[in-house]
Order: sequence, then C-alpha cells, then structure tokens
Amino acid sequence: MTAETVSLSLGVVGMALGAVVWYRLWADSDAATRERGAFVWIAVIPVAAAVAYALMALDVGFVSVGGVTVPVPRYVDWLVTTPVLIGYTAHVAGASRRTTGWIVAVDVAMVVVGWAGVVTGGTTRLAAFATSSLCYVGLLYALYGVLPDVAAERSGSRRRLFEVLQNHVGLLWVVYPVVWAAGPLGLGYVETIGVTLLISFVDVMAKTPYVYFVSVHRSAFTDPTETAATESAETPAGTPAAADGGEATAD
Ligand code: RET
Repeated sequence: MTAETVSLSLGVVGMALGAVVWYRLWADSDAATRERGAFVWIAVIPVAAAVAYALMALDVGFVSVGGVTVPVPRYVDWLVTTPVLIGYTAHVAGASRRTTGWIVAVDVAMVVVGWAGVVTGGTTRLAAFATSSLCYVGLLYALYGVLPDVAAERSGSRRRLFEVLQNHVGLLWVVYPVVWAAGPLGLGYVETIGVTLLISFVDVMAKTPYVYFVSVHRSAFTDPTETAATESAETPAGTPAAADGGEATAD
C-alpha cells in the first residue's frame, strides 16, 4: 500500500466516523423539532465525502492534466459538500433564503472556477485561481461581515453555535488555496503525494468536527428563548415558517 492509498483510506474512515456522529445527532434529536429536516442536509457532508474517498482509494476517477494527476472525485466532493457546510452555517445564523442563496452561489462558483483552473493552463489557470480566490474572500465577507449581524438576533446558544461554525469554516478553508498554489498545479513546491496527504487531512478536519459541533450544540435549536428570536425579520431558510410565510410557533 502506498502512502497515498493509506491517507485516502484514512479519509474514508474519518468520514465514516462523521456519519456515525451525524447518526447520533439525528437519533437523539426530538422528532418534533422542525430542525430535523435541516439535520438531514448535514448527512450529505460525511456521506458524499466517504464515497469520494472510497473511489479515490480504489484508484477511480483520476485524470491527467498536463502531466499532473488530478482526482475528479475531490472536486465533485467539494461541489456537493461545501455548499452544505456554508449553507448550513448561514442557516444557523438565521439568514433568509435570499442571503443563503447568494452565499451558496459564491461557494459553488469558487469550486467550479477552481476546476476550470485545473483543466486549463498558463494565464487562464492563473485568472481562474485569482477568481476562485476572490470568491473565497467573498465567503469570508459573508461569514464575518454579513452573517454576524443576522446572528445577533438569535438566542445566545444559537449564536454560539454559529460562531463555532463561522471560525471553523473561515480559518480552515484558507488551507485549500494555499495547498493548491503550492502544489503541482501552481508553483510546484509540493508534489502530488504531499497535496493528497494534506488535503485528506484537512478534508476530514473540515467535515467530521463540523458535524460534531452541531451535535454537541444541538440544544441551541430547542432553546426556549429561540422562539422569540425566530419571529424576527430574518426567518431562517428551510424552516416551515419560511416555506409558508407564516409565523414561527413554539415547538
Ligand atoms: C481551490 C482552487 C483555487 C482557489 C481556491 C480554492 C478553494 C477551495 C476550497 C475548498 C474547500 C473544501 C472543503 C472541503 C471539504 O470539507 C478550488 C482549491 C480558493 C476553499 C471545505
């Protein structure tokens, strides 16, 4: 077994652990709470990543771009899971559908344009990297410039969960463009094997603890003071109240 296969297999194990943590969150949550519907989304994070890592560990989905081997499942994983990570963070803050929508769109653009940087070269790749990085800066603006104002209207426990997720996403994600730029697609300081080891580790760190944080803070969703906050102008996306335009009611 190569170091690459070992790290990809550990990726599967780390994501499977995330799925177990998610199941505990799901099983322990009150079936009556409307948050259960949003919890289902969180399952996508470890499950999609576990599938992507299993494929990569089995050597499936690699393409060669100008002599550099790139795993397609990694980008598909990011395309599927990063909108959930950022979208759910916005949901915890209590963002409206509109706000959540543009944040998720910026995230999707970051990954798609990043992929365009992979399959091109030269100045086009450089422009794609710059544009994708700009999208990342847009996400930082959303996390630190927009969502805190929305979250200020939530209950204390809900706001604390938002702050945990905000910093987890904001601080950890900066590693990706740095590794990408240092790797064979960028400056070439780090070889493909190094990129695989680093990204596998950061991917697990970005996902499994995220699910864990939601799980340990789940009482934030049943906080009695939350009901009052929910009735404020910014109704959280994905709740029945947002869907039918009605007032939020106590659980
Ligand atoms: C790319 C391309 C170059 C510019 C930027 C990138 C950012 C990637 C990010 C990925 C995050 C992935 C996560 C995965 C799973 O948990 C695409 C490398 C800015 C931020 C969080």
